Amino acid sequence: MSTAAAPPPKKVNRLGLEVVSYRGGRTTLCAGCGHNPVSERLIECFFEMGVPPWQVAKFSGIGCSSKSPAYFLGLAHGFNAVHGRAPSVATGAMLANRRLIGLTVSGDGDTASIGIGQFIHLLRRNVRQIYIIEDNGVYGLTKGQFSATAEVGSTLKTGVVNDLPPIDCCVEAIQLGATLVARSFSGDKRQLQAILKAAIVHQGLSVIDVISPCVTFNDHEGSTKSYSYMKAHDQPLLELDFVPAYEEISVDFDPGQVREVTLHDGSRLRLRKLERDYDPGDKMRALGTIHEAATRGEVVTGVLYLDTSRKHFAELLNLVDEPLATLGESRVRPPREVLDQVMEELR
Ligand SMILES: Cc1ncc(C[n+]2csc(CCOP(=O)(O)OP(=O)(O)O)c2C)c(N)n1
Ligand code: SF4
Ligand SMILES: [Mg+2]
Repeated sequence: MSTAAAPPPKKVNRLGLEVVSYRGGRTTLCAGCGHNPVSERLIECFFEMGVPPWQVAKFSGIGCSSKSPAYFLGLAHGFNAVHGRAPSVATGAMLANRRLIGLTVSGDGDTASIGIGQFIHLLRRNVRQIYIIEDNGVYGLTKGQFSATAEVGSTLKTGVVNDLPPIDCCVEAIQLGATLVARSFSGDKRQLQAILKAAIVHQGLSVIDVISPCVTFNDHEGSTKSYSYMKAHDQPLLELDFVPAYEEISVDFDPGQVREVTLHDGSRLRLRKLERDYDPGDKMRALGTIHEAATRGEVVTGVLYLDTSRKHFAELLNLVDEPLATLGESRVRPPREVLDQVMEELR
């Protein structure tokens, strides 16, 4: 008679799905690339939140970062756009179907160099979706040229010095209209998870700039996007805890130390004071904090800015809740009297 114990039951989420339903293809990125942990965090967060993977629409442009959507949520919808053009494709999809959760994964080159024009209009429209920038300061896929987010004075492996000032995607995002703006480090599992979960439920545009080192072209001394630079200069603003709406457990906390922000679906983001108090609802404070940290060579991370009151683009346009593609003909075709009235007005 066999004495072998039965295998432990597989862990399932609220939908009864195993984590395997949230995985994608095997990564082809370099071992140690900062982009890989971001894919892993996305798998964990969508699994733990019990989001149906087929409710997600993934978008990307071109770059090592833009290849990432192939490595998570294999059951989601996906569109790999032209370099820097994911925002316009995502905007169309998010308007056509308000029930989808949009998720764009872009690079610093894809967003801040070739795609900056598209990115800016995504921001001012506050199109509801999660927009991740896997920021390594270089064009990894084309062998490591500086991108527009590289710090002035930082160097390439060859010793070439960057003498142009960087574009700070979080500053642009706060100024131009994104309603959840965060910066994180791909090596900070806990912080990135809390930010991603908040972004999944946020009813607006979430821009998350994740410093994601390129081990092949930009992980040397002289780089400000390397693992060692981030370990030495990462300044988390607040400790973040995400409490989902469906979780009733209420843990006592000291209101002097912890502040709660309620998100659209009733989930809560708990902000625990570290050495300073910080209010992510204060736009000018957010911009000032990023600027002051940058002048000291520090990188502030966490939720930098959060506005739960502004309407997103589909709400502003008064779009119906149902996906446009499946609206019946009677809903999309104006009756003859309406057409007659339009013609009458044009006379
Ligand atoms: C229209 C167009 N211009 C240029 C390129 C060449 N190209 C491919 S990826 C890339 C930059 C990628 O950098 P980034 O977005 O930072 O992604 P990473 O590889 O660093 O993750 C460039 C310039 C292209 N594919 N298409
Ligand atoms: S080249 Fe750089 S960005 Fe591209 S996969 Fe390798 S480590 Fe990642
Ligand atoms: Mg890059």
